[in-house]
Amino acid sequence: MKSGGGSLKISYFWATLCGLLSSSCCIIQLILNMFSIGCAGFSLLTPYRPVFLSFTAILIITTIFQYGVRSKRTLVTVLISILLCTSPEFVSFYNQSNISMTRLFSTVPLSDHSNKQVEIFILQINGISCEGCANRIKNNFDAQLHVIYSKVYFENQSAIIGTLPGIYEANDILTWVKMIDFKYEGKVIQQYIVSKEDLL
Ligand SMILES: *[C@@H]1O[C@H](CO)[C@@H](O)[C@H](O)[C@H]1NC(C)=O
Ligand SMILES: CC(=O)N[C@H]1CO[C@H](CO)[C@@H](O)[C@@H]1O
Repeated sequence: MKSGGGSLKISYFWATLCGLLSSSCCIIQLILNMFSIGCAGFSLLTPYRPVFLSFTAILIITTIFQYGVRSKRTLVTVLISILLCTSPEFVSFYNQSNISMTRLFSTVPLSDHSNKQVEIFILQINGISCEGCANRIKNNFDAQLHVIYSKVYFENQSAIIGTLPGIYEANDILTWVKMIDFKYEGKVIQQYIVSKEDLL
């Protein structure tokens, strides 16, 4: 059994590569988001996720057979590939996170009724290509003034935005979508006002 430095690096290289491909490069997109670089279109990888996940499984099984379950190499390979593979699920979890109570109750009320109500916009956004891109859209919404919360769904290409009532029109929301990236086709499919209590 060889365990030279070269072959060691190669094993981790494959674990990282398989993991990245299995996640449709979700992590890479998150890093691009940090630098405000647009959605890189790793989306074309998403349909092949099951294929890359199978490769990752084979890689893990091969490593276990070659080096045993208890070796450090097996442990590191399994950790790298599983963390990377599941990153879209983590990001999705973040995107759809619950309404932040602090935002809901600490926004400065503009009038009496705006203190008790939230205006909800339901959007269809075509062109969201991965969880990383959905995350980028969510961060943009959350950064807008008077936005109380937002959720962006990659699975069904939609978003929910809650704002203080009476401030924004559907067109303002669509402008935000276009400002994030021209390739997104946004449409407000519902707009209504609910009381804050109903959101809890
Ligand atoms: C998209 O899916 C989420 C849950 O998966 C759901 O809450 C939301 O209403 C859906 N959006 C549309 C527009 O159907
Ligand atoms: C902005 C936002 O809603 N962040 C949340 C993302 O999800 C994590 C885990 O559920 C929360 O801790 C964050 O507050």
